[in-house]
Amino acid sequence: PQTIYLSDYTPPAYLVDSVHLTFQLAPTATRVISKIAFRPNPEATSREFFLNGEQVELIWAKIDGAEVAPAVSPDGVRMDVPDAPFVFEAEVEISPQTNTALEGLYMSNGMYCTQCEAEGFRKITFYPDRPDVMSVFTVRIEGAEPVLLSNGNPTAQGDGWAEWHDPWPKPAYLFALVAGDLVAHPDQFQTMSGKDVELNIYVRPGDEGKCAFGMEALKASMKWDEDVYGREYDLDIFNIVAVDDFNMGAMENKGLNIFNSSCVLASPETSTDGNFERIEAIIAHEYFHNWTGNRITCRDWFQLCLKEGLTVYRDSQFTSDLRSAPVKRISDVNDLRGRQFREDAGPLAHPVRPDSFVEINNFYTATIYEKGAEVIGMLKRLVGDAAYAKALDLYFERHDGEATTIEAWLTVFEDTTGRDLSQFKRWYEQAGTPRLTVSESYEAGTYSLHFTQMTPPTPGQPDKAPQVLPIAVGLLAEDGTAVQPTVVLEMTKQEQRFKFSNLESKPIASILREFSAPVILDTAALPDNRVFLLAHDTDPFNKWEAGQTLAKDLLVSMVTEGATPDQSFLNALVEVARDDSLDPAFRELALSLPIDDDIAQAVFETGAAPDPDAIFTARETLKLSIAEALSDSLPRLMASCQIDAAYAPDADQVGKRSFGAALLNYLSLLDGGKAAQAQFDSATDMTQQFTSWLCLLRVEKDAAATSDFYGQWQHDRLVIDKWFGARIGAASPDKAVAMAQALTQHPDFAVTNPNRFRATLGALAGNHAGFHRADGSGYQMLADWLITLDAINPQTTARMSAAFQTWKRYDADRQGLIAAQLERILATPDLSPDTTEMVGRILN
Ligand code: BAL
Ligand code: ZN
Repeated sequence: PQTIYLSDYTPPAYLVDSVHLTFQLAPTATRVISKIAFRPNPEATSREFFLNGEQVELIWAKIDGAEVAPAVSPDGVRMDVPDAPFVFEAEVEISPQTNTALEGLYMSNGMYCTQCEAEGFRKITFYPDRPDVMSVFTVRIEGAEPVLLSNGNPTAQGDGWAEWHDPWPKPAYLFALVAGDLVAHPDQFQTMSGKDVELNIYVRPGDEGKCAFGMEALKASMKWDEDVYGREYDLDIFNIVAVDDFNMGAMENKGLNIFNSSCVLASPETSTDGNFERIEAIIAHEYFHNWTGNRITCRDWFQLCLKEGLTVYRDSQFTSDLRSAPVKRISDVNDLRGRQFREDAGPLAHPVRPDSFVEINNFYTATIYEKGAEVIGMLKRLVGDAAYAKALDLYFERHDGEATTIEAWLTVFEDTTGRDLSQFKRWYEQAGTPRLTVSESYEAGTYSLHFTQMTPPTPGQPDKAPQVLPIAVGLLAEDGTAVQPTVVLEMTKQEQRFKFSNLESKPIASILREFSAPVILDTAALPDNRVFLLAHDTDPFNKWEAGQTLAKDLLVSMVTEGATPDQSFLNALVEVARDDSLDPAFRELALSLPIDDDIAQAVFETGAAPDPDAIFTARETLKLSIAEALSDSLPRLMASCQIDAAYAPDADQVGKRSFGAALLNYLSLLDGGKAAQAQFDSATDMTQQFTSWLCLLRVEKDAAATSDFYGQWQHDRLVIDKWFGARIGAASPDKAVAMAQALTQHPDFAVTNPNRFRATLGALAGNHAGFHRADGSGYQMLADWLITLDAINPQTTARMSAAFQTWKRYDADRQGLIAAQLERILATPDLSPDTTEMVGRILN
């Protein structure tokens, strides 16, 4: 496979003024007839005419009406063309039915659908498949399916055909087509300028009852983007389609978003609160792409964070506005640390804007998305809300209709604020999580914080320069009152001191409030004020953080030194749980212990090899101690979580149910699952049913409930995904591999369905002590299935191979076992470039 470099970018040789596509649908022999108006690009440095095309059979091609015979290679066609505008026409044949990679045009449950980002369009027809070639598409679909959809507005339709025209120039990756026996959940939205937009969520017959929530989320997103960013929708119609077989969560195709059905279908009976929240966020994310991604897109795939980081940032703002901002921030940071910090600390580390790749599909990562969003959050914090709003207005005005770059994005901020962002740009260029070390001093009313930053080496980047770090700090007095409200310190040097004067006594610092920069903060040189901060910090993030770092340090010392649970920590935690002035959702987060993988990383950072079984045992021991410490309070607290209203996935109810579930989890350790069984038996919504079933699984009182759950839901593929995932995820370490083995033999297991594959093998990889069994059986099982899946679906295989990325933290025996499996995968004949790149990077 060939490595592509950012530094090699050259403008396209030819631009496209218009594209007409006719699809004659047939499962194994779809014909695609294209008519593309090209013109030479005055900015080009070459006149070579090359059209990408893979797994596409050329039937004929013409230039300006005369038949031509292009040179066909496995990746496309080349030919001589006029040095003036011309029309290229071609007819090709493709086979959607046998396209199991789920890129390009493929079939899912008898329905035709597409996925073209990043480079799927080249599997549909010959085209300059690069994001800086934007054009106006007109599409005719001929097929027997009752619903025939494409981008833009519908222009005409008849029996067995439909035509669509998208007036907004777009790159090919935003093309979409859907054809199937689908039913619409319709609605409408009036935009800020009074234009009526028709909205539809298309689903398989039988799923109509699961669309209402997604539709409300869509309307809320449309309104929010008008209110907060001044962005109005720009077509007469906006369609969403739910598809069962989908590699990603969803795709923002212009006017025709295609969703993994797990990310749009919801009902109280079948979906948990977490599902509802995720669906709301993903609907918003895809809708927000209409401006940040579609109207303004990326010049090349190295700029992926331009649209993804910004759109993730925008969807988290939306969720914070609709729900609880502190709860959203804490869960985003949990996610960032769990996925992105992990990536940044290992062999897959790459900059937010990478400078090379082999397979772009391997760069839809937590670094591009989540760290990309953190970078926007820092920028906003540094320039302030008003300047951010002005800069965004300028960005939309200046770059609408363009395929642009991170440089252009930063220039907008420089022009708005007069700031020099050349140092800030390092956030896009340097991989690795900066470590921020802090010490303090106090003398004669002046308190100083002394910071040092260091970013460790990452693959290809041995040396790092200092980053711009916005460090939000507040100071508290010993009675908990604020001495200094939050200020943002702007650190630009490797070492820097910040002073606070005229203080009456030495304060207690609350540092990195709201997690104002994506760094690892080392406070070892400060007095340990975490119990105080857990009780008194007015910044909810740092209040939570104090409890989490206490728990993590305790768990590490339990694993490495045989320590026992610390009473002052337990008391402080119980105080938080009992504090009715706090949001129940916050209390749930405070009661949640770091996951095993986090503890393993923390143990590794002490210089020891993490022992997965010891980590599992320490966590179970601490959970039992917390349960015992909480036991007197449990009846009152659980009663406070009762809801006397119909189910609604709103922040208030979700908070109570999540806190209730955490309490039930602790109670199960004391009552053997009695209360959980009662809740399971009487549950009327999936959140109550699923959370109580998880409690039963964890205390291994699950046999009857497990079979009841399956019997009740075997007809519902999304609930059965939960059934697969929970049984493996909650299995004890000695049983996880056997459980996963048994479930891959289950008649409902399907290697071709990414959701089911992830629910099964992803759950195995997520069961830390189960996956890392000393005999290597977990590694072997995952490798076996990745090898099988690679021949079917390289993209999902490559992404799931990242489960091995932390291998160098474990002992020599485990490292040997994992390396052997990685080598075995790499030695597989005809391994895809996707998986070859990923496994190769992990091994090196
Ligand atoms: N663009 C791929 C799916 C998403 O990030 O929305
Ligand atoms: Zn996105």
